[in-house]
Amino acid sequence: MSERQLTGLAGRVDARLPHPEDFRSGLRGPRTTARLGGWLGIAFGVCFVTGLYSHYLQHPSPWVPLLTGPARLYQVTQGLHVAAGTAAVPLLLVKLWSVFPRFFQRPSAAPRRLLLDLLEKGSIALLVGSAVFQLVTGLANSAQWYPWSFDFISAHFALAWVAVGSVALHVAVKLPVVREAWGAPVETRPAAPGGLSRRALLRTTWLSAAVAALTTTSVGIPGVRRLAVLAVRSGDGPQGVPINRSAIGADVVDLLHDPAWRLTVTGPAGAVELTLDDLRAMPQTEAVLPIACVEGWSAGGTWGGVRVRELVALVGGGTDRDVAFTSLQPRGGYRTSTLPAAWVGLDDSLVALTLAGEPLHPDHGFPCRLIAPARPGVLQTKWLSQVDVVPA
Ligand SMILES: Nc1nc2c(c(=O)[nH]1)N[C@H]1C(S)=C(S)[C@@H](COP(=O)(O)O)O[C@H]1N2
Ligand SMILES: [Mo]
Repeated sequence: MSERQLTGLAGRVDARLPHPEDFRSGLRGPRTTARLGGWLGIAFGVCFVTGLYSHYLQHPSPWVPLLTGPARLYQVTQGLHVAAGTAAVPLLLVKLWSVFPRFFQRPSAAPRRLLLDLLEKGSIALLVGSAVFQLVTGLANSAQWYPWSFDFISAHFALAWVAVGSVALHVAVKLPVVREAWGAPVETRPAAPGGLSRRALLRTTWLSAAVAALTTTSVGIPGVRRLAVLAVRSGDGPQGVPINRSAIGADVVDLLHDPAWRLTVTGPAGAVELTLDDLRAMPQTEAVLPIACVEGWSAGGTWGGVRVRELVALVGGGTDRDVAFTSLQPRGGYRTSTLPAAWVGLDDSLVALTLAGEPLHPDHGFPCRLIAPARPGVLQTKWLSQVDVVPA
């Protein structure tokens, strides 16, 4: 291509792309962007901390201390995770709108400036890319929609570090601008006659963020659960608790009504096989505990059953060993879970036989399921067939 052709091509591309000055809204600018950025930073910070907590409950590490109570702890941390992520959607959209013209800034011709430009653009691409990825996959997950083939958990976990790292870098680079912008007042007068003021724009954005958060996660908050009009789970279900995966969905219907069903318990002193009547004949305990799903919904229930520590005591198990739970479910990632030793001795860690005073509904895990405080729903294994004290 000749030099003339190249110049001509550049000219045509340039003619089609807008310039930053083409965007006229007086509502844009650092005062808007910095304030949105502050709230967005808080939302991402809450998501990161609560997300890590949820991750380490599911993949324990000796470096991360986990709390066995209060019973509703995970309901609160995961509710916050989904609420903050949902609130971040309008915040991010308005923030992107507020800086949109800058995407059309022409790169500088001076090599040194160009390099800095490219570095800044690159870090912003990483920031926007990872933020959008986290919000889109998180939102789809809370809607129980998995339209991708990669592993959600590892991708969402890995990109969380990228997002938090690029937020930190971005804040560090922008600190002088942010300082100055926060120091300046937010105008209450419209930017154009008859238009919106900057304060009105910001207030509308806060309000949409709050409404988005409340209408998706208040299903877990007694008293205001009716506001959860955008929640995926209504909060209703047999025995007052919604169902994630039904007995039909898990392919266990025939197995759980099989008269030959036994709960096999193994430990250092051997193994026992218990019928449902054997379990019912053991001392029964009642506990009020929520099912709190990683997807953001939660519901409380009154569970009755046998304490895990009394069950493992039958086979010589103490409260110093993890206990593994296995479901009748023939396949699927959620058919097993491990209860760490710290939970095994708790009064409220149960192999539950009843919910709301009745035998467990088939969809809630009949004949029996694990239920323990302050743990993600995904670890409350249903339709148990086996309980094993994990050797040291
Ligand atoms: N065997 C088995 N147990 C399971 C699951 C499953 O798919 N299979 N789903 C888990 C998930 S993700 C949640 S949130 C809770 C939901 O319990 P519920 O359906 O009784 O409300 O069960 C957990 N126990
Ligand atoms: Mo779940």
